Amino acid sequence: MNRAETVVSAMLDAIRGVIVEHDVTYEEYAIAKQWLMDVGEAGEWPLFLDVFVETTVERNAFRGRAGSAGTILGPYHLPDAPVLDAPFELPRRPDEQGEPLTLSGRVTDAEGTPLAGAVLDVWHADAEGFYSGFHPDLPPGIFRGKVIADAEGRYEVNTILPAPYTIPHEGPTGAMVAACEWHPWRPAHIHLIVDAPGHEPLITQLFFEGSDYLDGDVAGAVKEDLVVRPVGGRVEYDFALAPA
Ligand code: MBD
Ligand code: FE
Repeated sequence: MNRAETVVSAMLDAIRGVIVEHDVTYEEYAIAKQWLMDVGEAGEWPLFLDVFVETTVERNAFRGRAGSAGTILGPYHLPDAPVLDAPFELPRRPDEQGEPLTLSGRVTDAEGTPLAGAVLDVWHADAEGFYSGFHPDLPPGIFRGKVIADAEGRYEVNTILPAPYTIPHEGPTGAMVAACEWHPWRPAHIHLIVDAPGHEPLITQLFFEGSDYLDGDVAGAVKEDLVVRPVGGRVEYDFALAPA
């Protein structure tokens, strides 16, 4: 069996097994078929997969990797965010709401040697939980940008505390969550991709102690090492990158 056949037949067997075990009816099959088409039509496959599947791929792929903990990329990364100038501040609107937050620390290799000039691609939701580039109310580019570490690997970026994020409830993904009587929330988080030449890019997120939904992230992406505690609007966090 080639790789495609191995994985595809295992997935189909799993689906067929559920149908038999739970006596799935023709009516339920029709509902599921329509729902799958609706997810595609609504453009929600990236959302659905990153919320319900990516964490398993991530934990499996990076088990035992050296350096800081990573977590899922999610559906809202835009690769072309600009490189910002020091002093680093993520783009915001003049009247931006939200508590100020300064994130700083060091980027090193897995042995603690500083990585001068490391790049931190940072993105997060606004104080209402919306992402620029995906929500019509936000101008493009808000709360997205690349920050450069200095000669000692130190970085610092000013932004605001994002709000928890809820999956859109009007769409088929939200309908599935409601049908299952789950909640649709992710705790407040800041996404980062930290990278330096000769190292594996670290895709990660930082979460905030005491914030809602930390224990019930719908995407299951929270790791203990990634929960930080802001003190006086400041958070220190060091990133260690695995060798490439
Ligand atoms: C998000 O903000 C997110 O990070 C993920 C993984 C899924 C949905 C929304
Ligand atoms: Fe997110």
